[in-house]
Amino acid sequence: MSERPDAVAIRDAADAAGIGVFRLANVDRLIDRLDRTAWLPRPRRGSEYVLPALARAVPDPLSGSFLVCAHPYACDRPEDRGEPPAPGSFGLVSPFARRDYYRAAVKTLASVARRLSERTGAPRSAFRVFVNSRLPEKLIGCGAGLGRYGKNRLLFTDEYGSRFVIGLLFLPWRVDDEIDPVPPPSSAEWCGACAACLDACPVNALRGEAGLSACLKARSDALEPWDGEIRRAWGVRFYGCDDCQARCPKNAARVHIGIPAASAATAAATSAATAAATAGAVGAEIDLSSFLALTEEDIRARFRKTALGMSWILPRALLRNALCAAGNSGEAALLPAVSRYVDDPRPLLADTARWARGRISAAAHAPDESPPPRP
Ligand code: B12
Ligand code: SF4
Ligand code: SF4
Repeated sequence: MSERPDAVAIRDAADAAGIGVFRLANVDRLIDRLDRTAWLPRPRRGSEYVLPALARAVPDPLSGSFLVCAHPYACDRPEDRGEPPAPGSFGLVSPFARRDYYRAAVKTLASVARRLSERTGAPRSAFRVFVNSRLPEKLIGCGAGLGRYGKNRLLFTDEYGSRFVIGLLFLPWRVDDEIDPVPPPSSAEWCGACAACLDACPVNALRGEAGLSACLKARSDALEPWDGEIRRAWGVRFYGCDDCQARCPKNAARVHIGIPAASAATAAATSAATAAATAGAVGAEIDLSSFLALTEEDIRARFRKTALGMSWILPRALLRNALCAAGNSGEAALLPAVSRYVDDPRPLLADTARWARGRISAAAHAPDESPPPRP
């Protein structure tokens, strides 16, 4: 016979796991809050997204609750604040992928589940952890009061801005007391007249008809060929994109190692999350020349157990990304590494390499752009 813990015991378990920002909400209540929240355009109610997905994932969702957590990732480089990247032969990795924050969040929530299972006698299998899963995690986070949607389509908390990954722990009972279930405001209320992210997006994914399917993050792991416009917009990225977060004034004011922290507690939670994810570190910069010397098998081995080792991130897509970054860097030193691919049997790589070679050569022959001396 299992005992139902109160909210204090659940809060203690989350605190003990080092989770800095979390909410506790019953599933029926969080869905109800979502359905009462106004957002535009709103073709369906929140419950119509959340309930079917939940019903596929757990046996009796409405009799349970969610511990909903924000796991911050470190943003400690100038380009994370919207500054242009320094010139060089590197491809840039977005902050969320520099370490394996997703795996770290899974481990942290599994430790909370273990603790609660031991305390209550409920079987461990009755608890479920969801991180980057098939559940609509932002909607669940929003309904639970964890954060609000910004116009960049991401969830914001006061503590971390939008720079965190969401982790959900399904608990097999309803709770008497929810923890801080703030009703979510609309993004218009939250962002006001600001449109910095919409303007910052290099492919207009936050305004255009194609929506987020045009987002450079979506393109990072897809194998379809890129036209010249996308190649140029790619810049010197290696994986992911962060422009709509880096230019957001609400992120500039918050957290993150290397940037003044909102509070000591927030800084401590960021450090804890970063330390927990150390095992999956790939770093912020990938040396393009040595990366372009790797085979697809080498790449799988190199990124195993990192955020870039996910099954859907194909090594060939990463090679294409690296070739594109090399072209946009204009670095003559990368010419030999790029040229090795111009006759590659993989058309995606050969086409990109020819484009990149042309771009590097053009940069080498471009007139000096420094202003002419005053007469
Ligand atoms: C698919 C996906 C993507 C796709 C998006 C494709 C698409 N067309 O949406 C791509 C590859 C582009 C992507 C990119 C990124 N992603 Co992503 N992605 C996901 C994933 C796996 C599913 C998202 C989804 O489809 N949800 C289902 C739909 C129904 O929900 P929704 O997206 O929230 O859309 C609804 C709301 O926006 C709602 N809505 C709109 N306005 C408002 C306002 C209010 C008030 C309310 C209530 C609702 C509402 O309307 C939509 C339904 O019509 C989630 C993980 C997960 N399982 O949730 C991560 C996730 C959303 N991604 C995440 C991250 C970190 C990123 C990137 C920042 C990574 C990067 N740096 O490159 C970028 C950010 C791009 C951006 N500006 O959004 C985090 C976001 C964390 C956060 N703070 O919000 C998540 C939650 C992963 C995680 N566990 O942390 N991602
Ligand atoms: S992540 Fe980059 S490409 Fe995607 S919406 Fe944001 S700015 Fe646009
Ligand atoms: S940049 Fe402005 S509009 Fe976009 S999410 Fe941040 S505050 Fe909102």
